[in-house]
Amino acid sequence: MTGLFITLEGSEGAGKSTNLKYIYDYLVRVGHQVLQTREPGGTPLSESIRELLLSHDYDGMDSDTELLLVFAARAEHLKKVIIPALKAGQTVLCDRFTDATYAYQGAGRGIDEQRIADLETWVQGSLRPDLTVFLDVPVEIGMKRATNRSAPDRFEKEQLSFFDRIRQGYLQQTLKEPDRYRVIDASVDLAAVQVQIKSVLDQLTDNNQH
Ligand code: Z5A
Repeated sequence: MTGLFITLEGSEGAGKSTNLKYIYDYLVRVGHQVLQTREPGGTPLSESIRELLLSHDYDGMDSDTELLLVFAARAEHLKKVIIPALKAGQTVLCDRFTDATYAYQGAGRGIDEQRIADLETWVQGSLRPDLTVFLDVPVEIGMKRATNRSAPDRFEKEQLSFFDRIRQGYLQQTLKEPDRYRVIDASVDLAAVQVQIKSVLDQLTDNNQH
């Protein structure tokens, strides 16, 4: 038996952390055995790579270095955590995955999409998420929400134009794979966002009879 692989993506300040908990609680309530994890991260080594990626010690990190670190963390995470859990029939709920690489390193940093696709095939083979929930919010609204948080990390200190390219990158991806993506309007209040998420999950769990 193979479990479901669900990923959550969002542009800056879209409310990912807030809604991840909502999705986790829903899935557990309807009887899924859920493994919640995140990228970059999810194993001790991958969490160390995350620290390198977010730290201001490495401001000005080369884009290719950043891309390779993201995929190094992902290789470890897949082999040690994600694939074993899916094989055991668990539902894996992952906070960001390779769509974030296309958005941040591709659209954001300007790395050629084909180079990312080559690494994706190398590291993941044919493994792709079954469902990706994308929380979409205009950059100006997202940035206002995000300013209420702790000190900005290496990504969060980027310019508005960087986050706009990321949002556009995500939106382009959703058009290429409409069956996998569910786009949520995250600009509305939290209750209204969660009504939309619930409808996606109702459909998913009906379809999979979990
Ligand atoms: N990264 C990469 O470059 N390449 C990759 O391949 C991968 C990742 C996988 C860390 O990710 C960084 O790694 C990320 C991209 C890069 N950089 N950035 N930026 P992360 O996912 O850990 O970091 P994050 O994007 O900052 O996620 P987050 O902490 O989940 O942030 P959020 O979406 O802003 O969520 P939030 O904390 O739940 O919400 C922000 C605030 O808004 C908070 O006060 C909420 O109470 C409020 N909020 C939430 N929803 C609403 C609504 N609907 N109305 C009003 N206020 C709301």
